[in-house]
Amino acid sequence: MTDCLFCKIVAGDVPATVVADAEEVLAFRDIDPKAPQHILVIPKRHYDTAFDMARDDPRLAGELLREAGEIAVAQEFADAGYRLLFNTGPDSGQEVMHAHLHILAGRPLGPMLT
Ligand code: IU
Repeated sequence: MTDCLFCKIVAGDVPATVVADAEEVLAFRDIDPKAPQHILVIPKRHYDTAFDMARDDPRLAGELLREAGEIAVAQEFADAGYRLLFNTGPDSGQEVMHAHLHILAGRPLGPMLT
C-alpha cells in the first residue's frame, strides 16, 4: 500500500531500527518508546488491523506471536516478562492502519487496563 508508513518501512523507503527480519514478518523499535523495550512486530503484507490479518491468514498471525517470543528470548527479557498488545480500531487508539503487535518490556508494566 503506497501511502502506508509501515509498508514504506518494509520497502526500505523509511528508516527503522530493525530487530528481526523474517520472510513474512518485520520487527523494529518503536520511534516513541513507552517502555525501555518497545518493539513493533508487523506482517510485511499490508492488513489494516490485526483482525483483518487473523481472518485472512491465521497462520501469519501466529507467526507474529512466534516472532515476538523469539525476540523476547534474543533481547533477554523473556524471563522478566513482557506485554503483547494489538490496538485495533479507533477506540483502541490505533494510529497506524497497518496491523502491528506491540512488545513492551524492560520495567514492571503495572495493571494493563486503564
Ligand atoms: P498504534 O497502536 O497505532 O497507536 O501504534 C503505532 C505506533 O507506531 C506508536 O507507538 C508510534 O510511536 C509508532 N510509530 C513508529 O514507530 N514510527 C513512526 O514513524 C510512527 C509511529 I508515525
